[in-house]
Order: sequence, then C-alpha cells, then structure tokens
Amino acid sequence: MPDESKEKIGKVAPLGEKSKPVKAKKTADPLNASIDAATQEMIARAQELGIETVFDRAENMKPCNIGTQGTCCKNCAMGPCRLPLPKSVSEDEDTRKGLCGATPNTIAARNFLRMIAAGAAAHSDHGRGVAEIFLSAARKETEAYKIKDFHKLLSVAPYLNVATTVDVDGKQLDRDIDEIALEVAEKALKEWGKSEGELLYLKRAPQPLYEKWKKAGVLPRNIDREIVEIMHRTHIGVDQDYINLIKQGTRAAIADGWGGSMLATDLQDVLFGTPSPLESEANLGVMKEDHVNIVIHGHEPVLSEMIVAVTQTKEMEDYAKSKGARGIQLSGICCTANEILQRHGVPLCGTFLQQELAIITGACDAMVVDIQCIFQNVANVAKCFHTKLITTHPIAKMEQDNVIHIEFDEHHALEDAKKIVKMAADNFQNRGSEVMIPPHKHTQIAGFGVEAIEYHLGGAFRGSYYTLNDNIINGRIRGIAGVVGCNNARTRHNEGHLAVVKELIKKDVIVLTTGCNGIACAMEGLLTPESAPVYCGPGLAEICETVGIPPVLHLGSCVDNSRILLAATEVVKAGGLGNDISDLPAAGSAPEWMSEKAISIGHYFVSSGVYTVFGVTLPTSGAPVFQKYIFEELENLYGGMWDLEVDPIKHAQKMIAHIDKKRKALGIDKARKRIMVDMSTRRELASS
Ligand code: XCC
Ligand code: SF4
Repeated sequence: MPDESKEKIGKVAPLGEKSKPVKAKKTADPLNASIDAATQEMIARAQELGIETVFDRAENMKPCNIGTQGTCCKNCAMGPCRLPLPKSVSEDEDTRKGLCGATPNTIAARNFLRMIAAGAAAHSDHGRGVAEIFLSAARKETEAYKIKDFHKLLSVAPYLNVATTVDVDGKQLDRDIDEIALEVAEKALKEWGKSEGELLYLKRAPQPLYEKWKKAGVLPRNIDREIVEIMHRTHIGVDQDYINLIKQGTRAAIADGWGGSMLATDLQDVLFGTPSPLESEANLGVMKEDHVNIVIHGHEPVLSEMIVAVTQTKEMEDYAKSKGARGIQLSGICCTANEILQRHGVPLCGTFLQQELAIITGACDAMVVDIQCIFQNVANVAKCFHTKLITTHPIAKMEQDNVIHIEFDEHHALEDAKKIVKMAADNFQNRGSEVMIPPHKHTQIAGFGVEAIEYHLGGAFRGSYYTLNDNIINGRIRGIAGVVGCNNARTRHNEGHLAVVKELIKKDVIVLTTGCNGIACAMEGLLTPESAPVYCGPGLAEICETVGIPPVLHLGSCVDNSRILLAATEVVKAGGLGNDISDLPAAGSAPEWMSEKAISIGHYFVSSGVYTVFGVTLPTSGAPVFQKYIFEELENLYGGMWDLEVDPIKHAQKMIAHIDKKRKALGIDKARKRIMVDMSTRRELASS
C-alpha cells in the first residue's frame, strides 16, 4: 500500500511546472463521415471556416463503453454503479452487481425501459399537443386551425366510439359534423389520462394480436400511466426482474405506437389533411441563394403548417421581394420536414445530421425549431452567421443568448407565423458574402399513407390491399420491410440506411420508410418510380412500373410509424397472408438509430409481431441474459423479436431470411419460384 501511494505522489506534477500542451482537436474526414456529396462538401466548408460540427465532435469524444453496453446505473446516489461485461465469463460465473445488488439484467432492463418511457413520452406529448389544438378547432376557438379532412374524421370516429349517425324517428341520419368533431376531440384527449378501461385504439389491431397482449397482461390503460409506471418501477428497489420489467416496457411501447403516435397521426390528418402522393425535392441543394431561406426543424406540424400557409400569401411574397429577394424558399429538417413534405410538398433540406450544415451554407435566414432532435450546437453555429435561430415551443428553449424565443400559441398562430417569416425576410439583407449552397438535390415522390397505398396497390373494386397481397402471394413482391429511424454520428451518415434499403429492394422486398431514413432515401433518388428498374429485383420492378410507384414508399414522420402498423393490419385484413402481423412476410429495421424514440418504436414493432433489426449498437450487450430474452424469447409472446446487426448487407439479409421463413410457413415459398418465370401471368398483369 505505502509503495503504491508513493508512486502516485511521484506522478503528480510539482507545483509551478507547466502543464502538458492541450492536444489539438481532431477534425472529421468528410469522405468518411458521410456518403452524401452535399454533406461531404459542407463538412469541408465548415472546417475551412473553422466551425466545428457534430462530425468533428464525434472524432474527439469516444462513447462510454459501459453506457454502450447498457450496464451503467445511476438510478441512485450510491452509484453510478458500472458493470462492464468481463471478457470471458459464463452466465453462472457472472457475479456482477451494483451496490444494491442489482444485476446486469436488472440494470440494462431498467435503462431500456427508461428509454422507452422517454420515447413514448416524446411521441405522445406531441400527440397530446395536437389533440389540444384539435379540441380548440372543434370548439371553434381558433381562427387558424380548422378541420380539413372530414372524410378522415368520419373514418376515425368509430374507433373512439363516436357515433357518426343519429337515430331520428327510426331512421339513421348523418350526425352533425361539428358534434362529431367535438366528441372525437374529447374522447381522444381522454386517452392520455382516463382512470378506467384500456386504450380504445387497441381494437384496431388484428384480433389475434389483441388477444396476445391481453394474455400477456400488457394492454395499456392510458398513455400517461404506462410512462409514469416505468419511472416508478425503475426507481431503486422496485422491479428487479427483467422479465417483469420488459412487460411494462411493452405496455408503454404499445401505448405509444397504438396510442399517442397513432392519435397524433390521425388528428394531424384530420386537421391538416391526409397525405397523398406528390412531387418534391431533397437535400441541401433545395435552398436558393436569391430567396429568403427559412428552414423548419423539429417535429410538430402545428406551427409549420401556419408558416407554410403564411409563406404562400402574396403579402409575404411581396414583403420578401421588397427586401431584395426573389421569393421565399421553405425547407425542412427532421420530421417537421416530413410532415410538411407529405402534405404540401415542401422540400426536405436534410437529415438530422445535416442541421448544422444548413446554417453553414450562409444562406439560412432563419431556422425555426420546435421540439425533438434539435442540436443545441445550432445556436453556436448560427452565431457565426447572420442566421436567426428561433425557438417556438414553451418546453424547448436554449440557453445561448443569440436564440430568439417566439412562443407559439394557437390563438394567434397566424400572427406568430407572420412575425417569423417577416423576421427572416428582414434578415435577408444581413447575409455575408460567403454563401455556399452545395448543388445537390434529388426529385422525390412522397406523401404515401395507408389510404394512398390502398389507392395505388388496392384492388379497383375491392378497395383493399388485395393487389398488394396478391403480388406477395405470387412472389413478385417477396415481402414488406419498414425501414425507419435516425442518423447517428457514430456511423457513416446514410451509408447504413441506403445499403439496407438497396439490398432489400434488390431482393424484391418493398420498403415503407419514415423519419430520417425517408430523407436519406429521398436524397438518393430512391423515392422515384424511375429508381425501380435501376435498383429492384425483377418482380418488384415490374410492380413499380405497372402501378407507377417508387419501390420505397415514404409514409412520413416518426409518429407516422403508426401508419406502418395500420398498413400491416390492412394487409392482414385483405387475406391470404395469415391472421396476424406476425404471420406476414415482413420485417422492421432502423440502420442508424440514435434516439430514445427509436427504442420505443422498435419495441412496439416487436410487440406487434415484427422481427426488428437495429444497426449501430444496442444498450443491452452488457447483459447477455436480458439481451437473449428480447432477441429470442419475446417471439413466443408476440411473434416479433429484436436483433442487432451492424453490417448493413447482413442486416438486410437477416430481414430477408425472416421474410422467407414466413413465406414458407404460409406455404407460398414455392409460388415465388414458379410464378417468377410465368410469362402469361406477367402479360396479364401488364395489361390490367
Ligand atoms: Fe429525429 Fe424524427 Fe430520428 Fe430523425 S428519425 S433523428 S428521431 S427526426 Ni424519427
Ligand atoms: Fe447502484 Fe443500485 Fe443505485 Fe443503481 S440503484 S446506482 S445499481 S446502488
């Protein structure tokens, strides 16, 4: 002991001696950081200007190894207790425990649940915000928001037990639409905190799935309660059984996918319109040097809808011209972008990892942000330019002093939006000389939803997913994949996304996309029908050509993953492919995930019967027993399970193997081989 302390003392630098020179900060290699040319050029541009971006920070700070494994617990002040996985230790020899005795399984499961809670809270609180606006629209308390899609309102009402007809003297008459809207709004809002019963939307799931949830005891009671219960159960000394813990994770995740997210999507459609296919563009090149550029970033369409509306007025157009610009160019980042793309064709400026780069173009006159996925560093980057950074949501402010907060309120929504657009236009004249917009963008067709897929791939007379099912059964389409999720600076930007998607469509798997995967696919041109003959296998290429759709269908934002659940349900209903989502030749994927929301999404896909593969990493590797449980055992309960595969090609191949396994179970594996060479069927399809 004494020797050891002497040795330590000896190492301390004597007072007055100069400390070591600070290590020079590393910068990212643009070519290694992203596969996208616009992104590469802008990273280099940032470095030339001496501005640091997330790509550089990723070079200088390595992720914590124990956190990566999911086995760091800081749920009480006796910790943080860190339990890294020993090199070679068998399950029975694993005696790791925290001060309280928590095992690696308990710790990893608790951390996993807290991620689900945060993700479910983010989606659901967004949904609640929309529901509140919807209620004030139904009460006609706001001028700005009106119900746009009555058809959708009527289709949603029955799921919330709201009658759409009334009995007058024994005759069924249409009920007053305002009355329906008001009751839908009130019933919807109750889903967050009602004291009895279970979520109403659970009944939208295929009956066998609902029964599985019931048997497993995971039917969510209300949205908020399941999130609160996670926080309780993961407190020190409460639930210390990983199997029981993940049960609650499942309940909260279902409350997200089939609750908060699904309500957000539905009510947004009712308020702002259900998307239908439209043409637009994607990547930083959509910004225009001679226009006022307003970049909208975040997740809630509530404010951005108003900005879109205001921007289109002659008054604002003229105002921008009076400031020397040729007009106003709106574009978006992250899921707010996906929302206004789907409904208005507003172009996508970029993915999550391109947010700093949009400002570094020098042409961003205002960046308007609401909630989620907004780097605090955009404020530091904005300081280097003329860009006004405007926060708009009461729950999402930033500490930097250059950030302007214009709190958005539904009662003066249009005035707020006008103020923001004017501020951006006024700022156009303050631009520095150094504008550099990378000249890269791609055309895209976006705006798919459950309804649009039915229209394009449904039977002309049956009005269902009949044609889609038929082509899955005959093998032209091998299966369906949902590929979604974020970008992650720990992996090369967009490489995983595009490699996974390309491998899937090459093997005749049709891809449904949302979130930043949707943006990545748009930037690469995969959201065009023209990409089908280039990238698809012969079966899928033929369908895309016949129907005129892209092989990758963009369904919207993160909350719109609920559209994938409902599309899968429609496929089940159309018949011929089993009785439950878990019977379908389908799989899910998030190749470059990073957010807690992604964990909630992944888990509600798994709990809905989908084999779901994540890339990058999963915070479960330090607890092999818990990991094995969610990778293998969950399948027995819900039909779906987790997996992790870092290599994108293997990642896609694992999904395809699962799809083939399901085809075999359905007895349609042989049809695929046979029909693929059947020319008469091909001709028949081409002429239909
Ligand atoms: Fe955020 Fe939704 Fe992830 Fe993109 S994908 S980084 S969560 S914006 Ni949903
Ligand atoms: Fe450590 Fe247990 Fe406290 Fe976690 S809850 S920090 S494992 S003592």
